[in-house]
Amino acid sequence: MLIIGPPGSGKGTQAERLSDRLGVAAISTGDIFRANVQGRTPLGVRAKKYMDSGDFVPDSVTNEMVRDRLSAPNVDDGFLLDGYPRTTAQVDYLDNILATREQKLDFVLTLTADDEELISRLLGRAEKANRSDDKEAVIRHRLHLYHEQTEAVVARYSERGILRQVDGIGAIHEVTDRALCAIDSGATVSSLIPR
Ligand code: B4P
Repeated sequence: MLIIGPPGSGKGTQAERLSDRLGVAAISTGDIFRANVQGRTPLGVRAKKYMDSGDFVPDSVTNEMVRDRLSAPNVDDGFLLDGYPRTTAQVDYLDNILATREQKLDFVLTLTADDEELISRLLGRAEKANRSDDKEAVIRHRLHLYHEQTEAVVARYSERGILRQVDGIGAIHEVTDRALCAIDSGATVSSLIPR
């Protein structure tokens, strides 16, 4: 499955919680990039300038990285991708990876929240965590890119009938419950792991 949403909508937060409940690996492209930036790897050096300014890392870099990550053995029984795809070219690339692996997406969760709530959450995070992209001008740019490019990704999955929209406003556990309900109501996932 995928989790798509604007910056600050709770993708990373919910991916971790859903991964526990569903027993599948959560893979966050943002986390992989940040780990590479911190480790000063060649990938991290390439990605840093885009991330700092709130731009997407180029598809050529991101796609290869996702293909590599999906070759790891712990994703054979399913995975939850957080933050990928963000462009329609990434959708096509993911389709290709999945076709090669003879896998298909069960569903795509999209988390919604209005821009002012998102800005306030991310500015709140900026006070606690030191993320180079949580500055107001950069946050606004990331939101602009979401509306400009990633909403088209959401539309593609909606056309396929596998989109589940979840209201991202409310307490974190309430959003998790809504997401689990959305999954359960139309899911082809066989079971949820009891708490
Ligand atoms: P990400 O790491 O995905 O950053 P994000 O969009 O801000 O989401 P994140 O998961 O961190 O935040 P969340 O909403 O959970 O990407 C970072 C950068 O990496 C991108 O800008 C880009 O440069 C690059 N990148 C990543 N994927 C890429 C791709 N596919 N293609 C190209 N480039 C890519 O949480 C935000 C805050 O809200 C937290 O503080 C959290 O505690 C809070 N929060 C969450 N849920 C809440 C709730 N219900 N109520 C109140 N607060 C809540």
